[in-house]
Amino acid sequence: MARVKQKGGLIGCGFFAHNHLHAWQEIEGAEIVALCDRDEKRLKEAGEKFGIANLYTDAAKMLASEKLDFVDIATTVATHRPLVELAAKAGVAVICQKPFAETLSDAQAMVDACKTADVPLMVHENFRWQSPIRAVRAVLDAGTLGDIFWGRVSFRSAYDVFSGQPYLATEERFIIQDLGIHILDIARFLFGDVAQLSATTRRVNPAIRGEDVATILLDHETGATSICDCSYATQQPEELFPQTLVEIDGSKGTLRLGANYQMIVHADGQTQTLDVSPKLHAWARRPWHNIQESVFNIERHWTDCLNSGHEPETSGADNLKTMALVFAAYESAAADQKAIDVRRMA
Ligand code: NAD
Ligand code: 89Y
Repeated sequence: MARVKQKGGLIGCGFFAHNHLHAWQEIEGAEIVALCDRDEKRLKEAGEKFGIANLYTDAAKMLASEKLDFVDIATTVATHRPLVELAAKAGVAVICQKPFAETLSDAQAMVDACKTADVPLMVHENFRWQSPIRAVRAVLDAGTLGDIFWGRVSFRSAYDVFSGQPYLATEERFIIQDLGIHILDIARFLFGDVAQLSATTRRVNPAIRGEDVATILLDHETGATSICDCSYATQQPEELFPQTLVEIDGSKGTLRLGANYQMIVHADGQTQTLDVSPKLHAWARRPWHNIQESVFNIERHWTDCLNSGHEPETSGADNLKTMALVFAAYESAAADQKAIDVRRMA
């Protein structure tokens, strides 16, 4: 017997939501049956492009009119809390885009609302779902590198993200909240939870409001030290957007995830070079295909979790720990790199 599809409604049909919608079309166990955007033009365009007829400019009306199993919130951060709480009140499971919230208390309130309503909540924290990052994690899980004592997760680019996402140029906080959040989440995914951190930030591009360079030093609970560095002011001979590079040193060997998805693992005197390039989905466009593939991967994970009743890897509760790193990094940078005890925040 064919399995029943989970029915979803997507809220926010802007720049990034088109990736969500393309990916949903490839997910066997789910179907987006309704769309919502308060901008009628964007709503209509998305409806026509993806063949979805049930269109709403008001999320409350969509929730009242449709029989949904979940909503996929792809709006920008300011509307996340009211929309998550609205869905929870309607008893509908929720996916919410990153950054989950503007404050830790908003994030906690959303987690609490979904817990009270007994509905699953996943934050669309997709970078850890990129296949090159999963390949790195598989090497760690195999124990090839021994005890990990040092790591670096790095994202350095000069790609113009502002043309597609103009709000990134006008927000008071930019790179840690928008991009560093993924890099910090990858550090947690690879090296475990964080005890304390310190950070520096600066703005190089005079045309934007927030910081575009950040360097964060993390002490992990395992005893490992890592560095998360990100920049949108780094002009290199080869533009690597949106690749995340990883370096790991362990007691038995080292791993380097270098440019263009080449992973080098050196252990026990042997060196292996592996191509861990992401899949290029038919609808994907370089250089975004790495991120686009991870959207598919996280949506498939969500669908599997809804069917099995398992908690998603990047549940709301899990994401509180990544959010705590974001806020701790801003606090440290504002206090002259003061070390911040993260455990008191999360
Ligand atoms: P956008 O501004 O292009 O689109 C947001 C859309 O939401 C707009 O069309 C707006 O009209 C609509 N909207 C806002 N509030 C609404 C409401 N209450 N009800 C209905 N519609 C509403 O933004 P974007 O660039 O698509 O970014 C959306 C989110 O995706 C952001 O949080 C951003 O950080 C995130 N993002 C994630 C990734 C990733 O890899 N995970 C990449 C890019 C963007
Ligand atoms: O918004 C950001 C994200 O989540 O991934 C890359 C991005 O689109 C620009 O920094």
